Amino acid sequence: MILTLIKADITTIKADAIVNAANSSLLGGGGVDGAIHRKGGKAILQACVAIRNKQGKCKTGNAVITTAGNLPAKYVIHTVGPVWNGESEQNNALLADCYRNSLTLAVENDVKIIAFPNISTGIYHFPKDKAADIAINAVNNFAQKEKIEKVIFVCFDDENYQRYEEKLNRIN
Ligand code: AR6
Repeated sequence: MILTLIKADITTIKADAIVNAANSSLLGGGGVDGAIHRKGGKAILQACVAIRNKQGKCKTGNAVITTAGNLPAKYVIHTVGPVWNGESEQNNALLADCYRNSLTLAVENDVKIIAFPNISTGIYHFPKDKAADIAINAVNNFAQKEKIEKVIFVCFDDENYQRYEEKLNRIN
């Protein structure tokens, strides 16, 4: 598994799957979620509604997979990050679950190249430095690592990009 870094809008990435920082309604929102639904078109929302009707809301830390509609990626994996409400082991574990569960769904769907945004570090206010450590560790310790060829960390803001750059340089 190769870990790479890019500063970009995730909706432009041509990976097998891009990950969405969704909310438990799965019905869209702001931030990266808004961009994915806006650019991906109706097919994504329709698929999310079908999942909602079948299994209800998506719990924090869980992930579901849909078409990527009009986006260049093949799939969107929607995961729900924790809302930051102060330091807690539970928040850290839930954020790691987002990465792990997204990767598990990726493997189940034969995804080889997957792009992650910096889940929970926007509207959900998770501290960026801590979130980057959790994200990189969760991906690096993923049990079925050999089944994924490439993980792309897609940063949208300079602060996240710089932190990921430092941290990835240390491990690569
Ligand atoms: N491409 C890549 N990264 C982006 C993009 C983009 N187009 N747009 C924003 N980011 P956020 P959260 C970065 O707020 O904190 C939504 O309303 C952004 O700079 O999108 O998990 C959902 O419906 C930040 O670093 O997600 C939920 O209600 C990161 O993506 C809630 O926000 C995550 O920011 C989820 O909040």
